[in-house]
Amino acid sequence: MDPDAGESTYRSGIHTGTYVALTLNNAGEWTYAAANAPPAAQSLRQSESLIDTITVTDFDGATTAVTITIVGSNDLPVLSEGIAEVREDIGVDDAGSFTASGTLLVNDPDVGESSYQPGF
Ligand SMILES: [Ca+2]
Ligand SMILES: [Ca+2]
Repeated sequence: MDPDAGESTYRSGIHTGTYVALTLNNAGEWTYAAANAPPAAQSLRQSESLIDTITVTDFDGATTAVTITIVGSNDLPVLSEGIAEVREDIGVDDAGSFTASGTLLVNDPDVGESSYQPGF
């Protein structure tokens, strides 16, 4: 609020934040639209957050900020399956056992969650 007549307005336009842009009109009404798809958003773990602070300016040049907290959700991983075939009398090891091996892949969008828990 500016006591000077006609100066209680914001400078409208698009203001760039770290993750997206904020659109502001002269009345101070703002809209923040973040794309849901980029890794910056999807890599957030459950309840992990990012903060985006965008500075805006009024008619006189005074500044204030809009602070947006982006809160993460747990994304489910995509897991591969293990399939193998063993045959009697073929590939028997020194202990007398059939053996098979392979690699299970895990792809989780959340940072640090693309791994298996040994023993489970
Ligand atoms: Ca996530
Ligand atoms: Ca996850």
